[in-house]
Amino acid sequence: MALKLNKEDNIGGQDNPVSRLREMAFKPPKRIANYAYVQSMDDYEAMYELSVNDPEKFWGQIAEEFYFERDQPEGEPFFHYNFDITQGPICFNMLKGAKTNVCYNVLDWNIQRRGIGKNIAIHWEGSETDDHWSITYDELLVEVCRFANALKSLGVKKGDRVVVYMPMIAEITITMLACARIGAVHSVVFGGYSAESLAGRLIDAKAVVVVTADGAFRGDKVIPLKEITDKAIQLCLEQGHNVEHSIVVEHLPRLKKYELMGKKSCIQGPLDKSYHDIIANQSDICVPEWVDAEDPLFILYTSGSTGKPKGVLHTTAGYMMYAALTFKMVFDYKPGDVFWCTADIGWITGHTMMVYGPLANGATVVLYEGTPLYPSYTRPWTVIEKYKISQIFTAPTVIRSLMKFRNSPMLRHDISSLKVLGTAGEPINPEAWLWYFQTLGGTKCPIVDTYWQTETGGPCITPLPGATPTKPGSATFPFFGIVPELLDEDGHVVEGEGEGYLVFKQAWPGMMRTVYGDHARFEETYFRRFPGYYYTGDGAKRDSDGYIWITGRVDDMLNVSGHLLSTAQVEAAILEHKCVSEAAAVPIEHPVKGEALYCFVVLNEGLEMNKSIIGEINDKVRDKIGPIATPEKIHLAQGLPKTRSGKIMRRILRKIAAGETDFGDISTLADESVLAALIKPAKQ
Ligand code: 6R9
Repeated sequence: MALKLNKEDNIGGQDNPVSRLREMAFKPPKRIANYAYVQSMDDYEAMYELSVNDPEKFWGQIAEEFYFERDQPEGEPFFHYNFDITQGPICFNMLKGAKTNVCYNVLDWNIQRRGIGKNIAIHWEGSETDDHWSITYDELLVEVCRFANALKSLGVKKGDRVVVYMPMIAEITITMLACARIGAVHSVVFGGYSAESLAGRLIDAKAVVVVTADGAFRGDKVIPLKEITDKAIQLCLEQGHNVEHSIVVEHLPRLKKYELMGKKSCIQGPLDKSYHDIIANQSDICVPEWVDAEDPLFILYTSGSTGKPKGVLHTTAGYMMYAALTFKMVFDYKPGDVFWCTADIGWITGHTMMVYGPLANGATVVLYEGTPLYPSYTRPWTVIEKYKISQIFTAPTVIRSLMKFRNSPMLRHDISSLKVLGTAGEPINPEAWLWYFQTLGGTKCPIVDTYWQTETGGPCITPLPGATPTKPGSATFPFFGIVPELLDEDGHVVEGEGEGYLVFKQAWPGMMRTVYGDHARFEETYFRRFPGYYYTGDGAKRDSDGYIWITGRVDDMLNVSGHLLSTAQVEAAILEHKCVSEAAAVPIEHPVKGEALYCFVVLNEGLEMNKSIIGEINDKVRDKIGPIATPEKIHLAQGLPKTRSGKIMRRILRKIAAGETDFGDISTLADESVLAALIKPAKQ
């Protein structure tokens, strides 16, 4: 690495080489590369070629690591798919006819073949530092079997949908695995959603059971999950859908802070069952339901910026293999590593990187209930030090929220256990990338910027930590089995250096199989625009070295005087200003330009907006993109509306920019108080 910067450098400043970062490649550190599964780009290329040219052989080898109760019957194709809507219905199946069980694989089979029964599966860390406990693989298996038996005793059977509305506690993992064990289909609804959103999902999934908890702490605030669930069940009833059971984990009494709360049981209604009561007399043994490789494993609703949320359906064997392999390769997971993913389990990142991927590899995960800045911004450092975390996986928004604090208190913590740092969810700006690399990784840990979607099941464009030289802000190259292409407006392939719509040409094991209950919508959304391809809905660029750079959702594009700009591009320019911690750009109508840019800017802690900062921000954008991109308006914000998975809700910002106050469905918003502050008259 030629770049020389130290921790106190003003990395966003004018004279700093940060703007050159995008062109630089950071080689994998030798301490990682020398021991990694994939140690060079040559190795990667050889494996990649096999994965796309002979998927049957490549994935066949991976399948051998798993337990199948029955192999695929003779004559069935290993892979079968159609991506061309003009040729018939879109479909994909893999290993159809083989029988397996994901829960059996990640627990029983792993305990047997790897001898990991006594290893910790989950370290649970509460919002308060003195609330924590751990559970081994053996214990997890017992808990899962007991709850699986309890579900069966309530009449839940193969194919039934179970909605999970819980905080980040071990019972969420237990519930998911218990469903998988009996062949029921789980649908985790993020614990920050409103009663209406929960009801919408319960109805869409035609769920018979909801598993929830009494409540959860977010910082100092208690979220009354059970009350919200009750409301949702009522809303379901009004719309003619009967939820039969509401199972409640009594989580709050386990917490130290509970003493401060009025102790009142929330198990009251006729549908309510205490989780603890119903597992009390259950057997520790539950014979798994052997399901077809293509039977559904879960439904996960995407937060969908427009329209009704989509129930993304994932199936059994393909998802299990893709989750296991991406986790192992992308993080170069080795036995003994401790993995921490900060995402909520109600997000695909949580499903794949906190439950199925790590457990399929027999890994130890940290499940943290709190927020990264509680009780102070040094919390992530405390957690890393406490559990000796080897790999951390977070989102650019978390990184940016930490960047604004000074480094010194963090440096008191020993975080030398870290090996690989991951990010996902949105394009990461080079400054955040560099901060992550330097301040958290001490320049010793490769950054894996993983591009993926709820729909893709696991990372699709990603570096491999021992092999890929990384460029800050680029997700780099395709994972095994993924064949990306860039297409122009007319569907022509953009060869070599260029920009276009990102599509995937071949099926891969972890891809969604349908939108639950609406296959036509699945075909329309992902396959109509470019027949023959899976359409991601994202734009991307390929540079002269073949690196892929995600430019953001194509619906986040704007057209200023005929120039197509991506909001991500403008935001990246603004974020280069040393005083800015977060930025979001949205289009507003403009009488002359068609559209113009309205930018929301959050400054670093303690700074106030003044004319000279506005001028400098404008200059940055002009310098980086051109005068055409100069913001029409800069709106100083205290915070930005985000989903719990950290995505800025630009849909809401567009409305604020247009002076509208009806924001539609805001149930996916993590913190509603941000809105009130934003709609106050904006300061210039
Ligand atoms: C995993 C996840 C998917 C959308 C996706 C894209 C954006 C995700 C990214 C990224 C740039 C990355 N996205 N990872 N953009 N670089 N590394 O986030 O799933 O919630 O379904 O969101 O997130 O726009 O299309 P999901």
